[in-house]
Amino acid sequence: MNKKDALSRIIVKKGDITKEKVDAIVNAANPTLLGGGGVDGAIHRAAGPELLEECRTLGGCNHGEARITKGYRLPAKFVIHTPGPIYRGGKNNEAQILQNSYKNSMKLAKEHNIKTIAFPSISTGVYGYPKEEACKIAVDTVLDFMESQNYDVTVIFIQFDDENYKIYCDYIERLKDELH
Ligand code: AR6
Repeated sequence: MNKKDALSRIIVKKGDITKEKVDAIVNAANPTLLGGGGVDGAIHRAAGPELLEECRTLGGCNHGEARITKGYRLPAKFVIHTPGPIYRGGKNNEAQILQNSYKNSMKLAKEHNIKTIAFPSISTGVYGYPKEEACKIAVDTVLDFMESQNYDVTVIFIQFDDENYKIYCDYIERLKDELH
């Protein structure tokens, strides 16, 4: 798949990821995988206690890795859990770890034959990653994966806050302009 085709499969949307009727939603988790605040808390509340039960069996997950569970009471069939990096100034491998979170989530999605996936903006809340840089890493990593693996999937970048929504819309527009 070329970049133009990959880009045409990307959607930016405002809203709550727990409401998305997709094959998989991605959770910006922490290494315990036992829930927390932000999008993680919202996903666990909406999925119900069975999600926590399954997460307990996984034995945690390092920053940048990913694990998959069922979606339980969510409209999504699966949840892909990935703890992004905690931002500590940018010189502690944060960019690489964030890239790994997106890449490993896409890898699991492809292995499970997922055709639609929704991502929140990983690490840009409690974990403090600068939003513009995080957006570029998210979009570039997902596009690279679709191209290099020839993976035909619809990717929704779902934004909770106006600031991230604008950043994503502007970046996608810029990429589209560059291809014309
Ligand atoms: N739907 C979509 N996006 C959301 C939602 C939602 N329902 N709720 C929040 N966001 P954060 P992190 C956005 O803090 O920075 C947890 O406690 C939010 O606006 O949820 O990766 C975990 O357990 C922001 O843009 O995740 C970890 O301890 C983005 O989701 C830690 O927070 C990510 O914000 C992970 O921190």
